[in-house]
Amino acid sequence: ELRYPERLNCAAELLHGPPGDRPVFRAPDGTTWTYGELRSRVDRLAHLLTGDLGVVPGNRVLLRGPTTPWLAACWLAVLKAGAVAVTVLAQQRAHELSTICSIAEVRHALCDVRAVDDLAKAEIPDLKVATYGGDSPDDLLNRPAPGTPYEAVPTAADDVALIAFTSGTTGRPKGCMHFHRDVLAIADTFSRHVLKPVPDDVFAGSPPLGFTFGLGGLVVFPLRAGASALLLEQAHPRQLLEAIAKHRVSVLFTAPTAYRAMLGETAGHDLSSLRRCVSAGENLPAATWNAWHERTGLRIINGIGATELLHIFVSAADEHIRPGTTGVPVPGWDARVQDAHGTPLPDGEPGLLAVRGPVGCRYLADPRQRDYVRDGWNITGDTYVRDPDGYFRYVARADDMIISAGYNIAGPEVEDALLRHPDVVEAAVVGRPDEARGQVVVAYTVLKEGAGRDAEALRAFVKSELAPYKCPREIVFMESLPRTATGKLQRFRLRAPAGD
Ligand code: 3SK
Repeated sequence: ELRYPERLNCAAELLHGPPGDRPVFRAPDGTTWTYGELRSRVDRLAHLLTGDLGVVPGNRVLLRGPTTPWLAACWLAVLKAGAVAVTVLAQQRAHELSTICSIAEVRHALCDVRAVDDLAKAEIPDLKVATYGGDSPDDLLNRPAPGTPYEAVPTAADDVALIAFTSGTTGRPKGCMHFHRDVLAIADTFSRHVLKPVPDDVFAGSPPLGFTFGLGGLVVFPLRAGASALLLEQAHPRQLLEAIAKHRVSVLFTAPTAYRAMLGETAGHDLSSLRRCVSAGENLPAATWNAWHERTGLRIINGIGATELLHIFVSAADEHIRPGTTGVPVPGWDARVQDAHGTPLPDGEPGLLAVRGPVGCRYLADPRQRDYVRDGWNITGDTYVRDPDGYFRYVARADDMIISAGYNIAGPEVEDALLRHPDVVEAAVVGRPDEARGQVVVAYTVLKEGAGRDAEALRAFVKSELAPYKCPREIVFMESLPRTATGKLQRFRLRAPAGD
C-alpha cells in the first residue's frame, strides 16, 4: 500500500532528490537543464506567480504551449505554489479554451508566447495572461524576481494539484481533478513496478504534457527516478526516430499508430539506445507489437490508462508480456470484468473493465461521475476479457461493438486483421445501420504510399484471417483517419452519415 505524509507537495517532492549537476531536461537543440537549474527556475517562477500575478493556493492556472522545459517548469511552479495546473493542448482552439476555463473557473494563464493567439480570442472573463519565451520586458521570464529559494506551499496530500480535461472521443469536456498524492502514486505504481527506470535513462515521446500520458512519461516518471527527459516540440514519427538516435533516448512513450508509422522509416536510424518502449492511448494491435519486435528486437510495454485515473493501471513488461493482451493489473491496482449491473463475469466472457486503485475519478461538477464510478469501481468504458491466466485482453470500447445479423463483432479484431496486410497502415472498423442485418461492418483504411486500392483483395485477405461474418461489407480508402487532439480514433465521425 502507498503511504504519503498528510502534508505533501508533489512538485517539491519531485524536485528535491537528485544532485544539482545531474541533467533533467533536454531540448532538441542540445540545451540541457540540470536539476539545480530547474530548481532555481521553478522557484523564480513561483515567486513571480505569487507576487506579480497574484496567484494564491487553490487558484486554477491555465498552461498552454509546446512541450518545452519552460512549460514543465511552469507546471512545477504552479504546483509548488499550491495552485492547480490546468494544462491544455496546443490544438485546442478559442471555443474549447473558453469552455475549459469556464468549467475550471480559471482566472490566470501562463502561455508560451507562440501559442497566445487562440487564448487572446477566447472569451474568458477576468483572465490574467502572462506569456513566457518572448522578448518583451513584460514577458514572465524577463521580469525581475527574487533569486531566493521559494518555500513550497505545504499542501495536503489530497489537495487538488491538477485538473486534466478529457473529451474522450466525443462530448463536452470533463475536468478530472487529481491530488498531490495521485501524481506520486502513478510513479510509485506503473513506473516503479513495470517501467523500472534508472537515473541514466533518457525519456522522450510524442504525447503532449496536456495529456496525462505525456505528463507522466515526460515529467513525473523521469523526475521521480532522478532521470532526464528530452522534450520535443514536434514529435512526428520521423522526428522521434531522429531524436532517439541523436539524443540516445532509452525510454520511449508513444501511441500504437506512431509505432506503426515508425516501422516504415526505421532504416538508417540508430535505435540501439532504446531499452523501453511504452504504448498506450489506444489499443495496441498484436500485428504492430510483432512487427516492432521483429524490426527492433524490443518488446513494447502495452498499457491501458485513462485521464480519469491519471495514468496506466493494466500493463506488463519483460518476460511478463503476452502479445495481444494489455497485461495484468499494475501492482497497487485491482481490475475485473463485470456486467452492466456490476456483477463480476467469469474468465473468458467479455464485459466492462472495472478498476480501482490509488487514484480515482473525480469529475469537476459533472453528473457523468455517477456513470464512471459505481460501488467504488471505476468503469472505463472498455470491453475486456480476462483470460484464465489472469491477463486482460482488449475487445473494444464498450460502444464500439458491432452487432450484425445476431453476431457480436469487435471492430478492433477486424482492424488487427487488416493491419496484418502489408499495404495497410491504419484501419478503423465501425458498424453502419442496415435494415436487414441491424448493422454491417465497414472498414476505413489508410494504405502505404503507392499501394493499389483493391478492396476485393483486402476483403479476401480478411476472410483468410477471420470468420467470414466478420469481413467488412465495404472498404473505404482514406488519406488519414479522424482523431482527437491526443490521437484517439474518433469512430463516431466514421459512423455518422456522409455530410455530418
Ligand atoms: O488515454 C489513455 O489511454 C491514457 C494512457 C496512459 C496514461 C493516460 C491516459 C489518459
